[in-house]
Amino acid sequence: MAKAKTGATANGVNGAVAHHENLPAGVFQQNHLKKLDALLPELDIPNRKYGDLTKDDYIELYRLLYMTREVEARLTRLYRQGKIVGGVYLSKGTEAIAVASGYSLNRDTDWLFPMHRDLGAHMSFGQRPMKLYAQYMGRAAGPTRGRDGNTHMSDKSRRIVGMISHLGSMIPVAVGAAIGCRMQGKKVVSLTFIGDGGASIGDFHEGLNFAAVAHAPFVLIIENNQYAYSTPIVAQYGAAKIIDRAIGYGIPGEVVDGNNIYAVYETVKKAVDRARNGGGPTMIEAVTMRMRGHSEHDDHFYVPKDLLEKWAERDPILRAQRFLEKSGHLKEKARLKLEEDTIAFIEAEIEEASASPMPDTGDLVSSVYA
Ligand SMILES: Cc1ncc(C[n+]2csc(CCOP(=O)(O)OP(=O)(O)O)c2C)c(N)n1
Ligand SMILES: [Mg+2]
Repeated sequence: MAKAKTGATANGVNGAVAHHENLPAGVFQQNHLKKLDALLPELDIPNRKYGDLTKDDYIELYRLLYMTREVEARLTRLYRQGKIVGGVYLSKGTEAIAVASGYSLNRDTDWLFPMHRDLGAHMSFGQRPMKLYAQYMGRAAGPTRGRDGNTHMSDKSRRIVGMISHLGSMIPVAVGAAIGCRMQGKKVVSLTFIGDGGASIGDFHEGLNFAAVAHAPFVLIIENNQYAYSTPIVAQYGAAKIIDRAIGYGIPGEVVDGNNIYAVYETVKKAVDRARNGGGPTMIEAVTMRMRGHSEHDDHFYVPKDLLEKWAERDPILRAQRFLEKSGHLKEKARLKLEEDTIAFIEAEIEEASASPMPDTGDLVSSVYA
């Protein structure tokens, strides 16, 4: 088949193209970005109040956001040093979504089902970086005690259920957990994530439909980071927004600027409160941009550079810093100290994980079922 000429008009619904490799210099992504921009209200207003957040919460959310970026940056370093078992899937540029979502839940009662890019949710839900590093390095101290190298990490003691790799499959499981807790008479919420790519899987539809019919206390966060591996969203769905599907399920759906951690918190917390109070499930589409490759072995050469530059201006850390400075919640001097302390904490956590033992070989197959 002849390759489309650069600049050729691609066919398809709403400007979508069938073969993304034929995109003329990112024109279609740019058009889509304009559509997305129109969806995102300007949220850099100083002294804007976000939900029930207190001054301490604003600062704590910033600390968790900054920590997530720095924890991940050091994972890359360990990966390049050959100390990591398996792949490393970073959330650079999208951290605010996982961090704010985990923070919206009740750590003592709710259930969290993170996906491969949601390290920040583990931490904002109370997990120690040491445990995460131990997991990535295959140590006995990791949540799977060295059984799995990377993202498939459950910690039952914290009600964190690790993903399995099949995209979408965690949605029905998380819905089932929500219903199960309700049957036990508990006011508990379960929350999981899915990517823009995973949102096209059958389990997504089945899980959401079931959640709606059962009125489950469940929240789904769609992390729309514009790409599923190398496939851009223009080649993934014809609708302007994934969230339009909520109408079909008969449940509330909201779009949020995924690069504003406080806005994500406000939106997710509202959904969590509604679920807890018997109001049923909610879908949230958090719009963002994946700023690294699919995983650290991928240089994401297929992403137009101008798209990345545009999204770099929306960096969630810079946005939060600006908000904190303008609102007076955390001025630069105090912020730099907080950042310095956070780095020292992370380095100590890495040291502890690195010094911790590998699993005992005599215990290799305990807790392994397949
Ligand atoms: C059912 C299924 N199909 C394909 C894959 C391989 N795969 C793993 S991650 C990924 C990309 C997922 O993209 P998206 O859902 O947008 O999430 P993102 O990685 O962008 O956060 C693919 C294709 C898989 N794990 N499961
Ligand atoms: Mg994606």
